[in-house]
Amino acid sequence: MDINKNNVVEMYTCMKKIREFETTAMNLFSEGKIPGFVHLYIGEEAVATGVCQHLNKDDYITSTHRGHGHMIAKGGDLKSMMAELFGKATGYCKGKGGSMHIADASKGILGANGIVGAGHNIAVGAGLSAKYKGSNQICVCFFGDASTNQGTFHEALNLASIWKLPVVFVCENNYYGISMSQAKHQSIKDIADRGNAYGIPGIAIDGNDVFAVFEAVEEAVKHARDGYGPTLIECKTYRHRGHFEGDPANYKPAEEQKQWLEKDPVKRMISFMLENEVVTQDEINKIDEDINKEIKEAIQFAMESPEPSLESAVEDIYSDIIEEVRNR
Ligand SMILES: Cc1ncc(C[n+]2csc(CCOP(=O)(O)OP(=O)(O)O)c2C)c(N)n1
Ligand SMILES: [Mg+2]
Repeated sequence: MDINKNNVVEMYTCMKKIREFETTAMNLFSEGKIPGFVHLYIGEEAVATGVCQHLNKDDYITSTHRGHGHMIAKGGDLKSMMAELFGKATGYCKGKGGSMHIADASKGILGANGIVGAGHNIAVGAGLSAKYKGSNQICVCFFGDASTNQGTFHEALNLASIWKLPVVFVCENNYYGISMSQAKHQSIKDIADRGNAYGIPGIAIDGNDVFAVFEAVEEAVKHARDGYGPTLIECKTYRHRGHFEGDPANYKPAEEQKQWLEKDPVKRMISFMLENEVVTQDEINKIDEDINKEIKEAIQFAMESPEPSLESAVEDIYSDIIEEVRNR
């Protein structure tokens, strides 16, 4: 594994930024400032962080309904994200998409998605375009454990495998699809085993260990860029919150939660950095302060931004009916 102090500091900063952004979103949602649904990534930060360390700006990612962490790790702008969560005109989607539809094509972020399993085939399309153009780009497809029961997952793995597309499939196995545990929604333990069915490498790793993610993805990205096709990486992780904000998550056993909280990826990273004298506590405090400042600025930007205009409701929409109404 090729890793240096810069990587470590960057990964800590990224994980902490995701954690703080999500905690802020959690608080703002409970104060009634954010409309719609919010699915938080708290507890799963090591996955997006370890993966995106290997991506170039023009590489693609596809995301899910739990997408804030993917977006931040791929370089998304916090102000535009926060404004989108608030439904403001300055948001990534002009306030029309909200939490589950944030995208930034200029950074290869092909979009969060409210349709479970939709990202699999979008990733195949992105991989096909990269291969067709010979551009050396790759696409990382993030998805949850429950989405691997969708037909799209199997279709995507098959096509990506047969066409040797530069796609890395990253499963975030947080052991639940809404309230249904993995043990109840599928009869296998390791989702990575499903790679076998499509003749591609499948590996299961500790998704709360950012270094394990970094190492596995480094190899998968090289495999994809060298023209050998896709890899399936299953990252075992856990969401600390309910499925969405407002879900009390009574279905999660207390002992299970306790065990996973002990494996908190952010805390583990702090211990690693201090024990190995990578940084001092003062340096950590400085990073944290800068993140808090950036998030405060994002909130202020979102709160001061205008609501979308009434007219904008019929803009950016492709529909014959809208055209007809406009021409009346
Ligand atoms: C096609 C489709 N079916 C059902 C739903 C309802 N739904 C939203 S999230 C979810 C569970 C997703 O679980 P998983 O893929 O494990 O992701 P996680 O929420 O755990 O990150 C379901 C069934 C949906 N949004 N889209
Ligand atoms: Mg899940």
